[in-house]
Amino acid sequence: MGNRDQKDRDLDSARTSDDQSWLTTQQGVRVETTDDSLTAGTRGPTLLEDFHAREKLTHFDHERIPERVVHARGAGAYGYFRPYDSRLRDYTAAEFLTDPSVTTPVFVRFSTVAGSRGSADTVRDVRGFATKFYTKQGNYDLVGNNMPVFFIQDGIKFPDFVHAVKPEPASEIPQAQSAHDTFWDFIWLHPESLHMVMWLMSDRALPRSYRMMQGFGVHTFRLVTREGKGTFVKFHWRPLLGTHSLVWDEVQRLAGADPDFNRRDLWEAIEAGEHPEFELGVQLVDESRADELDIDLLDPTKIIPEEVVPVEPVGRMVLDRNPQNFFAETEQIAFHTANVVPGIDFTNDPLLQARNFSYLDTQLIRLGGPNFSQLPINRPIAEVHTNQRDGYGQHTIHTHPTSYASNSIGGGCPMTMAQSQPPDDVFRHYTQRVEGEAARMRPESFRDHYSQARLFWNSMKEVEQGHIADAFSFELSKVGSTTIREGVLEHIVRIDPGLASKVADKLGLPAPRPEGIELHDRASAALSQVPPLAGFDNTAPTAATRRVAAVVCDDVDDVGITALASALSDAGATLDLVGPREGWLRGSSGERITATHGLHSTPSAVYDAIVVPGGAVAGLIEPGGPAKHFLLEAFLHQKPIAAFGEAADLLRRLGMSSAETSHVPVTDEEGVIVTNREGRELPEDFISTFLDAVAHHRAWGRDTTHTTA
Ligand code: HDD
Repeated sequence: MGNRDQKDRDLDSARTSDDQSWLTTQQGVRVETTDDSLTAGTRGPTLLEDFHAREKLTHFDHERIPERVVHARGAGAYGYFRPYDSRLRDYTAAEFLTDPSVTTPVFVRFSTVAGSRGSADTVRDVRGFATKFYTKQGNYDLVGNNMPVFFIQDGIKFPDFVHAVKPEPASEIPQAQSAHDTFWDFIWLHPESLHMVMWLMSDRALPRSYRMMQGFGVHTFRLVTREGKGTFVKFHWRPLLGTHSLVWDEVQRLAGADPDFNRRDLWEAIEAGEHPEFELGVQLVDESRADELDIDLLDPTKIIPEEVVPVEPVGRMVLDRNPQNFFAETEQIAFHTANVVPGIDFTNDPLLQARNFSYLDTQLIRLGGPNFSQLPINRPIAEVHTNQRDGYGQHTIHTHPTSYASNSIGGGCPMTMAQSQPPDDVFRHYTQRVEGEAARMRPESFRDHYSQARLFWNSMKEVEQGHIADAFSFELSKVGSTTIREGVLEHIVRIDPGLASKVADKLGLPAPRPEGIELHDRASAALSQVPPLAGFDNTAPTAATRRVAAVVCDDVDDVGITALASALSDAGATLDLVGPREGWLRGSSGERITATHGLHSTPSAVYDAIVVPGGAVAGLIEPGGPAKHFLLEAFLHQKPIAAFGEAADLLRRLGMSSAETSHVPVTDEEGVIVTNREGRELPEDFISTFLDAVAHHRAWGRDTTHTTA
């Protein structure tokens, strides 16, 4: 919801800028015009010597590069990371994690996984959360997702998994959807995916904003001290705005109304100075204790519940600058799990081991050869001295007389320990003993595919479990094969018979028999997004940066709107006025107000909460049409709704509030806050109750089945 005045100001500044550059070719030759080709006579053929037209068309013909094979759709931002203190000094040599005086520049790219580069943001999918730390000891890439586990245990299966989730090969349908036969055929035949599938069917797959989602490194890595002591570590990001999701109906609405919803939300927040902040947390496991856990730390389909090993906050990241050119920065950035710095090392997690090959391999073809790390967005701030030369896209003019080690002609430079005592911060690989016969075997410790899938289910609040059941029903309803549907149900029943029975019912299939299935009741409170929250992601509710809309028309109670707008602004939220048309309207006080958005182009799905003001708005909504649809969708999406003056009675008539509107009733009945006072009489607690409802994101207790609207 950009500010049109800002856009006009940008255009004005572009027009009056002192940039008097003249159009040139790539060779710096100024050209007189670029509107007409060079022809023999005004109606003759174009001449081959028209070097300007040929160069311009040739470059245009080669502007597209291969999109990422997964995570093609994304959005990025610059920022910085700073550790809180030096508490990790006993675990790692990585300075960016241990020196609170060090501020490390970062670039983060958020992404979906399955969709093509031009697909919609709001789809049911995992989200990438990749962070490049430009540290003084070299670039470190934490290439995570917004879910803490993954579909597969061994990276050799990644091509199979991706082929299954991508559109079906004959029709290339569906785009950016897991709701189709090949995906669920893969899941049916690979139960290792079940834990991740529970996360994919949950609200985690529908993030409200890239600014409001967690991040996870997924794998167990190692922190390593200078002396070589290793400690197992899992990385977590938590958003300071809290972790919030859209609801499925809203997701589908937004994919059409604003396919760039999450990209736009990130861009506009940073432009508005609402810099997203994330806290980095670690789960540390002493290597001597690893065997005490009931999971294998090398298995990327398992979490360490926070109740077993708490997440310790270690630092904060702020994203405070948008890219200047999407292609040059967001499209060309190259993340790689093997980009580690001294103090961070790998484990034998077979998924991580495969990733450590794949990223560099894929980037060679995507970014045109072996020199993509010289692109500005990928270039380290640390000095680079390699003996690597030539290759496509070589930007460096190497002047060193040698390009081999060891050498005498170049004074032995760049040095290695063959010539000299290495500096303190060289990368020293963690020394681990390895043994065993070469074999293609999955460890026995990787075999349990249901316990943590059930742990996740048990940890969900009732409303979240309802969303998961609805998601499975939606997804499997798009699967043509009954065999696959029944195969998946046979897995679901081992997670929860009640869930299986609900889904089977929606599919018109018999519920699978739960006989002989052992079910545990362990849960981890830290996994739910619905209050009461627990664990690392237990962030205080806030209305900051939330987008609220007020439906307006001529003779609306503009005084009441002004009071509400001021309170929302004080809480860091914004209020848009959405009218039957854009432009100025006359408020009931006689003052002019401006509708910045129109009901014809702006669904309530793009907002977090809705205000139905007093005055003539009730008359606009009651008869039906776009204004009523706008309100009804917000109600069905369980968004906070505030209504004052005549609108309070309207909501009662529409069955959206049963609160008796008398003198000064302020009710927070399932997120519908009403008062029949208006103008300067708006009660303080009406406003504060609404702000509190906005901070709590959704009215999950609302029964949306009984409206008369
Ligand atoms: Fe991956 C991109 C995250 C498993 C191979 N992956 C990619 C991106 C993210 C992840 C966030 C986008 C980076 C960007 O924004 O440019 N990938 C993950 C996570 C995984 C995971 C959290 C599981 C824990 N990935 C995974 C496996 C393989 C890959 C098992 C291969 C064996 N991933 C790739 C890739 C991509 C990629 C094909 C495509 C574009 C790229 O690397 O640069 O190499």
